[in-house]
Amino acid sequence: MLFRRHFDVVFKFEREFYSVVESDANQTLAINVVQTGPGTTFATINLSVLDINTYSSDYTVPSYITWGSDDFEKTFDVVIVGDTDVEEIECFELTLIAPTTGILASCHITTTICIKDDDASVDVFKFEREFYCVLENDTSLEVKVIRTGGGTDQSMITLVETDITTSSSDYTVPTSVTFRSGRRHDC
Ligand SMILES: [Ca+2]
Ligand SMILES: [Ca+2]
Ligand SMILES: [Ca+2]
Repeated sequence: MLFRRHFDVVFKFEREFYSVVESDANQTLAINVVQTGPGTTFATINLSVLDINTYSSDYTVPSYITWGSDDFEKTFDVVIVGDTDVEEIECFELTLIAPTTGILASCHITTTICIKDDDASVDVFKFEREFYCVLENDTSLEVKVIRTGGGTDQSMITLVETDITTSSSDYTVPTSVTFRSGRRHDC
């Protein structure tokens, strides 16, 4: 059992939750650790990371913080790594562990950091080419449609043809193109 002495410095996170909107570039998120009680101390406090649904490539976290004898709070930076991938909200936890002097509070020793994705999930479609020319005896022509936006859900596009010098008996065209989930192009 851990007994708290009246002169112990007690460490904890100021907040139990941080939320940050991801960018396409790296950004820093300031995290505050505070102490309770009037005492002062020099200490090194280790930080451990638990990925909830993140990977270690999503952030950079210091492995420890150094507490000066005249500090009553300490701010350290977590680097949130930006990207252009369309993602779910991603969260990880930081926990204060094993201060060299002082003790940890009974609560607020873990804080959760959630990264909200900012990358578009809008579907943007276009033909790969603007012009095709075929010989009349060709049996079929492959026309590719490309998804250039951030969308990855299943999506259906309606096709409408306009005759310039043809009539509808000269060709057969599907009425729609369906992109399956995760597909970036379809024919
Ligand atoms: Ca982004
Ligand atoms: Ca990300
Ligand atoms: Ca992203």
